[in-house]
Amino acid sequence: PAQPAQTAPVTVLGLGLMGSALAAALLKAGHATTVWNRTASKTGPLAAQGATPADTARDAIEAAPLVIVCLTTNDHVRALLEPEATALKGRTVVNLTNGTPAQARELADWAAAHGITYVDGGIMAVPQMIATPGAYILYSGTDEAAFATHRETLSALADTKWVGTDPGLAALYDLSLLTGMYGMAMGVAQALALTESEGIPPRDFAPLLTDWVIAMAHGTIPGMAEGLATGQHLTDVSNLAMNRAAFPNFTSAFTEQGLRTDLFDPFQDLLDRAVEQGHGADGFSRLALLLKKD
Ligand code: FVH
Repeated sequence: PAQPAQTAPVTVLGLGLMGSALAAALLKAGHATTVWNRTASKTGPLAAQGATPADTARDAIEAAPLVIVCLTTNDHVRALLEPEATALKGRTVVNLTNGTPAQARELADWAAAHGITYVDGGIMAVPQMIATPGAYILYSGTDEAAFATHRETLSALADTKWVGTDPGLAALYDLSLLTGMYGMAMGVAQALALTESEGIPPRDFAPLLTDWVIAMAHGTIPGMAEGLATGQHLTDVSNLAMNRAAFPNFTSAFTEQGLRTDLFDPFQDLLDRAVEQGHGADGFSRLALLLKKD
């Protein structure tokens, strides 16, 4: 008989910062949780919370129909799972390791060839955010019904967002969201370096910068998406020619203030290319098209 989702047994392979947070959340939600880690000592704190440590990955896999794996890279995942194909047959693997869409699709193909259900996932949270409001995990895989079977269990980790039956989609969404985050982090690093070059305390400037970045995200992202969706890139707000003309003010100021310009130089190149190709009246959405390789 099917076990109630609240107590369904789960296995977690990989107890780094994230795997440990995932296992702890499952335990807290009442799941019988079996854990395995290459370095066995990391099972100790979870065993103290009620987890069952397994001596081998195979023992752990055989303990539950749902196997969550969270290692450093997908190369490590392949190396761990490939010798365990027989034990994994008939089970569902949810791989929450960060990777590329192509890696997820390869793992899904390998799993399908061995009778294993494969769901790929992208965690949109740091370990401390697991099982707290605002955290979510993206999922994709060929077998949506298998995902639905385990959805309630997985919801103990974070909100679940199913993004489609192409196994590569969760990784694609994950990397795209993180790309936006890295762009922000680069800009914020440069902004704080600029204010600090004049002795402005970062704590004083941070609230202004936070509000500005949030306002600009709301003001920019939907419009760029609309431009790409409609093919209508013309703007009467802040076109590329104007931005190109203003951009040397930034790189000159960085240089004058004793800062490096490396992060911003490629953006100047992109604006130059946009205007030289006749797109000066367009808005930022045009830039996404210019990032495609010829
Ligand atoms: N931590 C974070 O903020 C991010 C949030 C979003 C998702 N990422 C991704 O999650 C994956 C794991 O990240 P992590 O933070 O748990 O990473 P570590 O604490 O460094 O733990 C790594 C675990 O992987 C095990 N491992 C590494 N190589 C192997 C191998 N060849 N065979 C078996 N296990 C391996 C390692 O084992 P050990 O070193 O303790 O023996 C840890 O359990 C990652 O994809 C992030 O990008 C986290």
